This record gives sequence, structure tokens and C-alpha cells, in this order.
Amino acid sequence: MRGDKKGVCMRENIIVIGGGGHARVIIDAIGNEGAFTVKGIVDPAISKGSKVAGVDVLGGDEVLKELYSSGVRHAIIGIGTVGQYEAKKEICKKLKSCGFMLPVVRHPSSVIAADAVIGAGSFIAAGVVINPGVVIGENAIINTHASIDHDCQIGDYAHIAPGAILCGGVKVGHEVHIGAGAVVVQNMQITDKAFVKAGCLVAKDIG
Ligand code: JB2
Repeated sequence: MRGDKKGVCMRENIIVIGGGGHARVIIDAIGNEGAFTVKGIVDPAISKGSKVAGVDVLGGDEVLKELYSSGVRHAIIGIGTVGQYEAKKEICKKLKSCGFMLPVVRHPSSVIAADAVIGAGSFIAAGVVINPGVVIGENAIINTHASIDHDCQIGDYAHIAPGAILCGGVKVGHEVHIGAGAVVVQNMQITDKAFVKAGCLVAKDIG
């Protein structure tokens, strides 16, 4: 937020990339958090001028430069789809080349330890708990009610799905998917690009 001349705090604008279910979850979190106003959605597959979650769809990725020129400085990737890592990396590159900053977006009901480090563009959903010593990379998704215990490390673009539990000291690589409700016991290591099915118990290293 920044102050105007009268000292009133104004919210910065942010755009959301993608307009599917995951984007709606992010838009709701942004509305609850209050740091940003969602200026619009950028999604080539949704008609320009239509609305998603009450937010205008502004067009496809060709409008990014124009949006930056109009003064929008923040963007968040709202594509959650499993396995879309290349698309997400490509759009991240485009956003950065236009000059956009990718802030961390968190739902206010998440509990995040003071010393946790969270990379640019990551999304922390409602009810997530992140304990001390945790380090999370860029553009990761820590989804609804996931629990990340002390000293875990989570790589770029990793997705910890709803209700998953990482016990203390777990290391999760880049582009890893940990399915909904999975439990990873303490100190396990999961290599880059691994996929853990929903509901699994991980008691051995993967990779
Ligand atoms: O390069 C892109 C691009 N690629 C896909 N640029 C832009 N601007 N948008 C892109 N998209 C858009 O992301 C698609 O056109 C599509 O509208 C949207 C993804 O929506 P979808 O409904 O397919 O999935 P999702 O990512 O919102 O949600 C999935 O992942 C979540 C984590 C679902 O599986 C959810 O159930 C899940 N919770």
C-alpha cells in the first residue's frame, strides 16, 4: 500500500494471470488480505470484457505491456493446473521482462513464522501453517490448510495441495506436486519434478 497526499493508504493494483478456479481462490485471498486491488484477469481463453469472480477479463498475454504502461506494477500467476510448469515459467519470464513484480500473496488466515522466507510470486492459501525455519522458493503454491513444519525447504513452482502435511525438515525440490492430504514424515527428501499422489504417506526419500 502507498499513501496519497492526504496520508490515506491506497491499495496498489495487481493483475491475476489465468482465470480458472485457482485464480478465483487467489482473488478471494487478495480481497481478504487488503494489500492490493485486483485490476483484472489476463487469460487468452476467456472472452475479453467478461467477468470472473466480479473481476474484468482484460484479454490475453498481449495486453501485459499495455497494462504495465498504464501503471500496474504487480502480477500473480493464478494458474494452478498440475504439470503446467513450462507455461508458468514462460509467463513468469514475460511478466518479468515487462517489469512486473510478483509479490507473495497470502490469505490473512494463514499463520506464517516470523523467520520463514517465501519467494516472489508464491501463494499461501487460507488456513496454511508455516513454522519457523521454513524456506519456500518462487511461484510455489501452498494450498488450503497445508501444514509445513519447522525447517522444511520447498522449491520453485512446487504445489503443496490442500491438507497436505510436511513434517519437520522435509526437503521438496522444484516443480514437485504433493497431492491433497499426503503426509511426508520428518526429514524426507523429494527430488525435483516428483509427483506424490493424494493421500500418500511418504516415509522414504523420493528420487
Ligand atoms: O500462458 C498462459 C496461460 N496458460 C493457461 N497465460 C494466461 N494468461 N493464462 C493461461 N492459462 C489459463 O489458466 C487458462 O486459459 C485457464 O483459463 C486457466 C487455468 O484454469 P483451470 O480451470 O484450467 O485450472 P486452475 O489452474 O485454475 O486450477 C487447477 O489447479 C488448482 C490448484 C484445478 O485443478 C483446481 O482444482 C486446483 N485447485
